[in-house]
Amino acid sequence: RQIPADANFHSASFSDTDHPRVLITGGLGQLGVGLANLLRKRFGKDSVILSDIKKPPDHVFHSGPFIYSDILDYKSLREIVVNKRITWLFHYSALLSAVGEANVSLARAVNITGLHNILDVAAEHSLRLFVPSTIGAFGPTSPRNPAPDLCIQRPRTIYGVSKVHAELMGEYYHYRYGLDFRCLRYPGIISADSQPGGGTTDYAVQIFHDATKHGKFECNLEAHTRLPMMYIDDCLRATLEVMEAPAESLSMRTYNVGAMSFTPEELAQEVLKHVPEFQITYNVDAIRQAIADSWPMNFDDSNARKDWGWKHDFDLPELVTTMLNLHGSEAR
Ligand code: AKB
Repeated sequence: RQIPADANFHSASFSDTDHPRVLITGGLGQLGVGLANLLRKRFGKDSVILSDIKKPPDHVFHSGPFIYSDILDYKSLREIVVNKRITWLFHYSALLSAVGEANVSLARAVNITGLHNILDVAAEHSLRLFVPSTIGAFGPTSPRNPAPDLCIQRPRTIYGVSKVHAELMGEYYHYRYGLDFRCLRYPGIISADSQPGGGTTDYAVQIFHDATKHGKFECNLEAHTRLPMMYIDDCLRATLEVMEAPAESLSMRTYNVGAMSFTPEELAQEVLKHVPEFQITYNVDAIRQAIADSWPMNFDDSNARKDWGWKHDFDLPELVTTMLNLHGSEAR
């Protein structure tokens, strides 16, 4: 690996009039396909390559370039970046909070070793790099209501530890080597056509499916567990906006981004307005509950709003209307 000690990378090696050539890792998770669709609308279909270690469903395969890529294989990562002349990299491969606790060594490999490969390939090739972080990067000793950008971060999950590591390493590479690293701490993300896998906030995705299909939902968190959440369209737009923000506007490299915050009970009340027979019951998963209890209840994202104009579109009522429409509740 060659990162010259005196390297002074300047964000991108393409001129401002060029479109970036984008690689998305972990592209078949909850956010990759949606991000690829958004970026392809802006930069053209062939400018955005989705990658993963899994076989894509037909509609994904036919919607634009897809490539096999294992982030643990540095040589193949470098080969893709070189051959495809990549300039922007969105690094979405990661094991989420609950599944990470069930397989710590795999989470450590993917979330930490994998990140090291990404940082090196990005620094070596002067890429602009986006790595998502999360509310999970905070812990029980962080201020929880709200959590500011800069505060104590002592998470108690391997997921959270790996995300704090990613924030710090990305910022270190930025100051040490000039890597154009950009990072947002996402809340729980709610989406209709893609499923999260193994997170603590997953209940807020599943509830819409179960409400429309069965009229009831069994929640694995307690009724009063308050967590920050965001609709996927806001999340993807925030991601593109921070990537397009002029470097001078970024007073830091890791930002909280927020939208709304609610408890399962509040979410259920809102669903009830549209699905009158809806019922929620509780069967608490102790591991997920302990994780949720250590996370922020609210996010302070004032720096993102001030520096690069972050503004969310979806609050709880719009979220619920949109999700129920997408799940076809009107047909019930
Ligand atoms: C999880 O619940 O693990 C993720 C997250 C909030 O980062 N959705």
